[in-house]
Amino acid sequence: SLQTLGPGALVLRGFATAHETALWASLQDVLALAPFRHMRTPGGFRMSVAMTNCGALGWVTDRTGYRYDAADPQSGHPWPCMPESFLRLATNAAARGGFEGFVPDACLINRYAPGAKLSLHQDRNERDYGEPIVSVSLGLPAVFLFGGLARADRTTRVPLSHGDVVVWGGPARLRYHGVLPLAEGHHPLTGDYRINLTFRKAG
Ligand code: MD5
Ligand code: FE
Repeated sequence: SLQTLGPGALVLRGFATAHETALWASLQDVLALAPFRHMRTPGGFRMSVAMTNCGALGWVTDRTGYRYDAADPQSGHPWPCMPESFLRLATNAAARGGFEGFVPDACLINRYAPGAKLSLHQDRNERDYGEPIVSVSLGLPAVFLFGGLARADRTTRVPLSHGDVVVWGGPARLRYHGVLPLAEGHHPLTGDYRINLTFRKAG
């Protein structure tokens, strides 16, 4: 199904479900080279969401700020290559959302345990806001907060479940958004976690 959250924001319910086994296997390959870690914000706080990356560029945060980096600061090595299964899914979802030829160079992988959340923010570290962002939800369900172009704008709550893919582009690209604290649960694929793959063309 194809559901609009607003101009430029499209939910493809269950779009990734048919590919969950391949995605999960590829994810394990990435994690063997670049394990999940809790990064620090510039303010010094430890993020409740654990993160890692694959692709040519990875999103990182530390005391010096937010940025994309070609190297994993924990290993000093380049981030693991973007698996073919990841790339195919992201390109296909973007095309379905009207963004033909989307080739992400960055995949941020977010892991939410029960209680983990993402505070309201904008994604502003990418070079070209004309490029869409594709996000893939796996495992435990979450409540996504969809805001406006100003931080104080009211937010709507969007439930996102295993296999849901969202394409954010055009007028939705810079909207404020976040994720409410994850509820306890168990999922046959991911266990006690929600995993989100966020595909971007960052460079
Ligand atoms: C997540 N991750 O569920 C989300 C999925 C992040 C992040 O927000 O920065 O890692 S991406 C959601 C998103 C991206 C760009 C625009 C909008 C939402 N939006 O217009 O609401 O872990
Ligand atoms: Fe974001």
